[in-house]
Amino acid sequence: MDMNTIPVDPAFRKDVLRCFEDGSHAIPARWLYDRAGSELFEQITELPEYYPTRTETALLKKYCSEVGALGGEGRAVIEFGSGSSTKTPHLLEAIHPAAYVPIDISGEFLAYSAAQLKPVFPDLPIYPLEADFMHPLRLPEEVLDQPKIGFFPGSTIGNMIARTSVDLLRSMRETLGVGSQLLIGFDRIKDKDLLIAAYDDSAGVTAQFSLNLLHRINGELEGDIPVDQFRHVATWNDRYARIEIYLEAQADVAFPIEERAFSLSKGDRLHVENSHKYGIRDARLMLRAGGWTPVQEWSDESDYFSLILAEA
Ligand code: AVJ
Repeated sequence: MDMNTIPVDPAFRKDVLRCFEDGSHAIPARWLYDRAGSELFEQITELPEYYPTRTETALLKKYCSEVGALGGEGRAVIEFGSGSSTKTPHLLEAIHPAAYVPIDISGEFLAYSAAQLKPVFPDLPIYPLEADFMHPLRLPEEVLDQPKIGFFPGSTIGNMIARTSVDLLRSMRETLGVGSQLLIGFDRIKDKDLLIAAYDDSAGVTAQFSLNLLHRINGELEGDIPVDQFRHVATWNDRYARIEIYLEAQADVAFPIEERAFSLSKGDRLHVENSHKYGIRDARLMLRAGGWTPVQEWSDESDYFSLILAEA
């Protein structure tokens, strides 16, 4: 990476320096998604061990007509963190929306997904919104008067601790308005070994995905972290019902970041991601805490993943 051409996000710098300065050794998971990270994540979704994408896509295909029947036609679909929008066509086909608003912090992703969907849905107006959806947003003028359904697939909510999840659900309620619906995916608690395999695949793609964060720090923040001295570790934390992902130093290491000197001892871990999982009623309670009433829940035969339709 050429550090002269990458504009550094000051929030990234702040989070990275804080991680080492206050000894928390934790970096928010959202920084995993630079261009290389987003590409690696797309690869993760196709791994044999990574069941969530495949399971949720099958649920969408199977039950989208029911989602359509539980709400009217001619609504605006608002997708939070649309990314590459690969699951969106299933929903759009089933509910015949009047408009589609993909929201993402990456303008590049927004342009890509709009370009992908245009030829498939030539009559559907698309109003991309480049924004951070963690806070209430003003939607494009054109959809303000339309009934709305939010779409938040992928168990993206699983990256957040419960308190933050509830804040987000409340923000979404504010953005979409009373009377709107939300279709949201939740990854379920299951056999620990299956969970760990999904986050520590045999091909090592997930390891590359986490380690990419260190490459990003080196590239964007003038770091010199010896990436090959770190190992990707995925553990199940039963108390918090989540997979935790760490980068563990395999030796004592010392390195600069922006001319500041930092060090880690052998065995020290940087906490780079949480992926929360939900018991049978957990997700419904969380939705209610955020101001949403569950209307219907769909799961696969093994209860690996749930799609929930809720109403504000
Ligand atoms: C995008 C947050 C849903 O937690 O399963 C996958 C991210 N990280 N493998 C997940 C992820 C490592 C993913 N989410």
